[in-house]
Amino acid sequence: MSVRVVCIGGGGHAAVVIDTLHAMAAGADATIEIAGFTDVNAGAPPVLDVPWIGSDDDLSVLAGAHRATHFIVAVGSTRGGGELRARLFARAQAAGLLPLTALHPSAVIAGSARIEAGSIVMAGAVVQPRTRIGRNVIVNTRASIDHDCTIGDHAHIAPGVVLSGGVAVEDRCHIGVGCTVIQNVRIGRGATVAAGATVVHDVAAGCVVKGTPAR
Ligand code: JB3
Repeated sequence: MSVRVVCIGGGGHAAVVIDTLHAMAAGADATIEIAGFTDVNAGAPPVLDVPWIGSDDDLSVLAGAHRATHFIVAVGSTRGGGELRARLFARAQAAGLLPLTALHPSAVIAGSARIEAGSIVMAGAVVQPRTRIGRNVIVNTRASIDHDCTIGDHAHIAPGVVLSGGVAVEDRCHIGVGCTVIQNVRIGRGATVAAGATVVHDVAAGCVVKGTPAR
């Protein structure tokens, strides 16, 4: 079955999503095609070689017109909460599209890891055994998620993050670029861990922590 994807959003994150889809299409997932992207910025210029096709308001019509079967949320996030990405995910599903799971061919993903629908694992990332990644998650460039972690829906693990074994990141968290989290820590729903922090204790839901050790 061929997969035709609509990317939701056309900014910087979308360029990396689209490049990941290109890399997949050039490899084992040759059936992937990109129909275009939606953006609130009407008439936005192409992202790489991918055209703007309309707004989210018209998603179900666009899906029919462009023979699209799938979507991927291509708007990023820079703090916890994840409202926009969660809303866009629900909206595209309601328009009848299926969430595409995108795994860059250079990512190393253990056979026993589970990655749910709509998530993306970017170039150079590592996901180790028995880790479970929820829906609509970003595992960004060169992030490393070790054994037995759980990552909740709509979370963002930013570039270069290192999660040790057994870390739980609840729904809608943002783990900032270059953070390190020691083993068996729990980071509560919607929390933000600022760039470069070192997390050695649990983080309560909705909190913002920073520094080494993170407070
Ligand atoms: O740090 C890294 C590696 N990536 C960051 C990423 C995770 O988050 C990146 O540097 C940015 O900080 C951010 O990427 P993003 O979300 O692509 O940001 P930006 O480049 O500002 O582009 C956002 C795009 O989303 C713009 O084109 C907006 O017009 C569009 N947008 C905003 N709201 C939307 C909506 N598009 C759609 N379809 N629907 C919306 O509701």
